[in-house]
Amino acid sequence: MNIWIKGLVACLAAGSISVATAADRSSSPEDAYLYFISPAHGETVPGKLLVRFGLSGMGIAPAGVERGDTGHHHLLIDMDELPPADEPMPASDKLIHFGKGQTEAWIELAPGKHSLQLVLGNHHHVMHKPIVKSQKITVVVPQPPAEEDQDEKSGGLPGLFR
Ligand SMILES: [Cu+2]
Repeated sequence: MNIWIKGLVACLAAGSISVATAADRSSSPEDAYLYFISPAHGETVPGKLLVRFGLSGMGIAPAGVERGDTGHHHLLIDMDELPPADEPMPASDKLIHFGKGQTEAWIELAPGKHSLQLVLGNHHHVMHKPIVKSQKITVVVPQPPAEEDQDEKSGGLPGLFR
């Protein structure tokens, strides 16, 4: 094998190993934390609501931008546990990345009780060390009023002449 190719293979192997370990985690100040500006814990909220993200002790940078003591927000909806800390957080409808550096977002929740939590990720979407996160809060979306039932009870046809 050509020596250049050997070197390339070694580099690639080393690179893939570092991705799979904690080497990709960025350090964070001990006192950094995330919090919800709104909604509040225990609040009853509409099904479509604006969630506002707060960050203390660090700055925001878009995904892909490597700068010390910065990161971007991730919103976890109804997740029991945090994802693995030493790999990029997987995106899903329960784990939303705000890689442009957004500090608020409109989300939609079904009626019922939901948990919300914020976690900061670095330029590679990997959690910092120590992990920078918010308290997990609970919000409640009320059941919609049963308008259709009332229409049925009042009778369909007479309603047309009201
Ligand atoms: Cu991300």
